Amino acid sequence: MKKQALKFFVFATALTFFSGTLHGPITLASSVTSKKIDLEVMVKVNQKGFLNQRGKLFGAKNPLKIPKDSMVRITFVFDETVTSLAYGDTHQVAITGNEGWTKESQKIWMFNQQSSITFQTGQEGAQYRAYCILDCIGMEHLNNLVIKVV
Ligand SMILES: [Cu+2]
Repeated sequence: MKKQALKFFVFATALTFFSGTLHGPITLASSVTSKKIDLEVMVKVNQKGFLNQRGKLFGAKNPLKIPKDSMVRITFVFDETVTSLAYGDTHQVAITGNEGWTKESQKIWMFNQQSSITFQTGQEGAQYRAYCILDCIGMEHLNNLVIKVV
């Protein structure tokens, strides 16, 4: 990731956190749960990266595909193995949309193993990125889950 882009992400993340602190739960991703969900997707998170339910890694050639004009809920699931050093780790995922918004999940770790982010998808071609915002083992594999509207 370019330095400029990284700065923007950090800034956007800080901004989201700050406004969340000011206005309480209104800006939390979970507040959208009252709306109808069109699609629920589970994404496993471990030190190797973001994986689908079958355990296949997402990557540049294997983006997460979601439908247009839909309310999508992505649930990030803590997937470190008990025997791994990373089992004591904590992840927290943010999604940034190309429309300019950023939403954060709650922290996921051994005692809180999943958290969701819900958002409205745009038109075909819209793109979103998910990335872990904590310093974790495997953070270099958790910096760019591409989510594409198809
Ligand atoms: Cu992480």
